[in-house]
Amino acid sequence: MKIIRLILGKLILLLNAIFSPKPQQRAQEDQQRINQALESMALYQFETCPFCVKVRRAAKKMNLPLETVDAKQPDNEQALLNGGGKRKVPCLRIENESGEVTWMYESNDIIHYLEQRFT
Ligand SMILES: N[C@@H](CCC(=O)N[C@@H](CS)C(=O)NCC(=O)O)C(=O)O
Repeated sequence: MKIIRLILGKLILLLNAIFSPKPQQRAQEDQQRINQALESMALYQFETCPFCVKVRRAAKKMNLPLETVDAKQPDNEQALLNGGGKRKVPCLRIENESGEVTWMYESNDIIHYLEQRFT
C-alpha cells in the first residue's frame, strides 16, 4: 500500500511538472504589491497530496508565489494542529495587518479566496 502511494505521488508530481500551467502576467508594480501581500500567507501542505497540487497549480496559474510549508515536519504539523485544529492539508495560514491569524482548510475555498483577492 505504501509503495502504491509512493508511486502515485511521484506520478502526480511528474504530470504536474509536464502539464505545468502558464503563469498569468501582470504589470511589475501589481506583481510586487501581490508578492508583498503574499508574505503574510503560507500554504501548509504535503508535496504529493492531490488537493495540495491543485492549490499549487492554481496559485502558479495566477502567478502567486505562495510560501509552502511541509506539514509532515513535526514542528509544522504541530503549528497546523495548534492553529487550525486539524492535521489536514492543504491549509492556508493568513495573517492580517493586526497580526490575527486565520487557518483556511479545503482546496476549493483556498483557491476561491486567492482568486477573489488577487485576480
Ligand atoms: N476536501 C479536502 C480534502 C483534503 C484531504 O483529504 N487531504 C488529505 C491529504 S491528501 C489529508 O490531509 N488527510 C489527513 C487527514 O484527513 O487527517 C480538500 O479539498 O482540501
